[in-house]
Amino acid sequence: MSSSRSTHAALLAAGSVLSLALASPALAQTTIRISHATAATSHYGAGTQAFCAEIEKRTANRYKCTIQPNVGDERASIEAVQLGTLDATNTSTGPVSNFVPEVGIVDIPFLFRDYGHARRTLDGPIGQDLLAKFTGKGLVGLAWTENGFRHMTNSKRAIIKPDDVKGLKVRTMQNPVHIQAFQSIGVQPTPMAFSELFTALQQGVVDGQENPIPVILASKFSQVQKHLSLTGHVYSPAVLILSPKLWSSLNDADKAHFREAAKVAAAAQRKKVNDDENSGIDQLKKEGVTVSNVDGPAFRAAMTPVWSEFSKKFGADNIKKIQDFK
Ligand code: EAX
Repeated sequence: MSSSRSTHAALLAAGSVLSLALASPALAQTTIRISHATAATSHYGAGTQAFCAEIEKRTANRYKCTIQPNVGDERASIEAVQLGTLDATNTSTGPVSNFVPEVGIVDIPFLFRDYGHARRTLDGPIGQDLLAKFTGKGLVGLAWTENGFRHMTNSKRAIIKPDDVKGLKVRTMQNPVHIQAFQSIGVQPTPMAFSELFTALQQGVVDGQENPIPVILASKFSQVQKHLSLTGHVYSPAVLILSPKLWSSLNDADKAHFREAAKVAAAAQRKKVNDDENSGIDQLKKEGVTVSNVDGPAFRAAMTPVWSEFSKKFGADNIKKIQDFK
């Protein structure tokens, strides 16, 4: 893992110096390099492209982007943004709590009831307070975009009840909350970067993984996984992060443009998540995946005892505030 991570870091560093090109003698144009983990045609692509188009429009082309899709090591991207060798990234919260620990609260399984609850909470005061925490960690959190509710896939068997996952080797994100939750239901979690996942599934290094429908579709997991179980065990937020180096170079008017563009990105990304949720399961069936509904209450009951640990870590009152948020 370390060699692929350093290769990634080198790639990111090589291509991502904030470049200042003179488009005409009068007009300085700054190119922003922004990465995301999945294909250009995915929900991350939709959100990131919308962000960039909006920035170009609002700044009359003084700012434009070079988008780097398929940069699957989200942790390396965040590190690069922190260092300022990459200007921005549109990432899941998978690795984020390794940088901003308080953000781990949004990764708690069965915390959000549905998309509406998650989106309203993150766009409201709770989510905005969490975004403000990025600043103390050398990152600028601009807006919550979206990855989606996560479901389990594997190559061994249909999962209906929590007992069915016992003993399976499941790749998880490099996320302490997820790792703890999976351990609590008897899964052997194998945390790894997303960039390594397809090959790990193909070679049988792990039996399964869990991701939202848009990721399962865009990353063609139907080629390496037989079973999809609609566990919806956790909402996976995503966030648009900027380097403080870029942010501090912007004047106040441009900062406002970037913030507005990030809202446009969130809307576009969520729309693509909705679209993929609507058509994705049929599509995956066509691609040969067996889709199972699960015993939802049983999964919830299995994963909630570990909440007592999360209450200690994040504060029971903070968790309750999210649950109660209308
Ligand atoms: O952000 O690592 C993951 O499973 C993420 O969901 C994926 O890279 C998209």
